[in-house]
Order: sequence, then C-alpha cells, then structure tokens
Amino acid sequence: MLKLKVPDMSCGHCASTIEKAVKTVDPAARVTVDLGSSTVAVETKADEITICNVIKAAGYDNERAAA
Ligand SMILES: [Cu+2]
Repeated sequence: MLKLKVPDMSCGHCASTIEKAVKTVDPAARVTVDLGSSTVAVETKADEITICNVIKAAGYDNERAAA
C-alpha cells in the first residue's frame, strides 16, 4: 500500500478530487483519505510515481509518507 502525505487537502471536496484523480489511472484503486493527518492511502497496482503525478496534476503536492 502506498501512503502519501498531502498537506494541502482540507475538506471532503479535496478528498473526492484526489480519489477521482487516482481512479482515472486505476479504476480499481482503493483510496482512503485521512484529513486529520493529511494522508492518503492508496491500494493500487499502478506505479507509485504515476499515482503521485496524477494527484499533483489534480492540484495537490504530495510526498511519500513514512509508513
Ligand atoms: Cu477541500
């Protein structure tokens, strides 16, 4: 599972934007957003770099979170 720190997300709208972005590259991905810790967990078969890039393209800088 990929865990990302996404500091700029602040509400449910951000969360759904990110989830939709991830699903454009992997419709079967499972996306779990934790607004409290600003982290997004993604279960996916797509590459980590692909997921990071698509979230960034949706407007959210992100980086790999410590596991
Ligand atoms: Cu928001």
